[in-house]
Amino acid sequence: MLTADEKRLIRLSWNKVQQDFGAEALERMFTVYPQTKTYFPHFDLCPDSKHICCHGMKVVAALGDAVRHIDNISEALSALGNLHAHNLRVDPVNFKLLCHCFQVVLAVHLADEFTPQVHLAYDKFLAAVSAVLAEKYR
Ligand code: HNI
Repeated sequence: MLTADEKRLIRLSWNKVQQDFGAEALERMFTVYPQTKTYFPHFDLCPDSKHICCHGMKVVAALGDAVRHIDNISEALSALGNLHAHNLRVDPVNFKLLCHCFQVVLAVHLADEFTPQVHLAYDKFLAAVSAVLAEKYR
């Protein structure tokens, strides 16, 4: 459960998030946790791949939706939850991996602004997003 202050920190810092943070997070995930590549056999996973770039933008857009509906992430990402559970069947352990990589990207770009408080807020926010993406599995 995010506190009011943590929600405020997420909304404020989200203004600094660029579309290409998504591709950076995906590239990190594919490098650090290569097993995640198995879900993307149809993608070109080379550096600067258009597939990764485009997919990264979709991921950031979905997270942006969740930020805008931070009090009702479950409803905002309901269709995405269905997709990941029923069609893509992504093992939920992988959500933690992408969330971790996204936080590393935030730390790199936000630098001093990625304070321990902002870090905590993102950790909770991304866990909430992951829970929504995993909640349709059964
Ligand atoms: Ni995920 C498609 C968002 C985690 C594998 N994913 C999407 C789309 C969005 C999205 C948005 C595009 C939907 C559409 O086109 O309608 N994914 C998210 C978010 C997270 C996440 C917000 C977690 C924070 N997805 C993951 C993880 C994996 C994953 C951890 C696997 C390791 N996602 C996929 C795959 C697709 C996908 C595979 C389909 C890609 C394609 O275009 O074929």
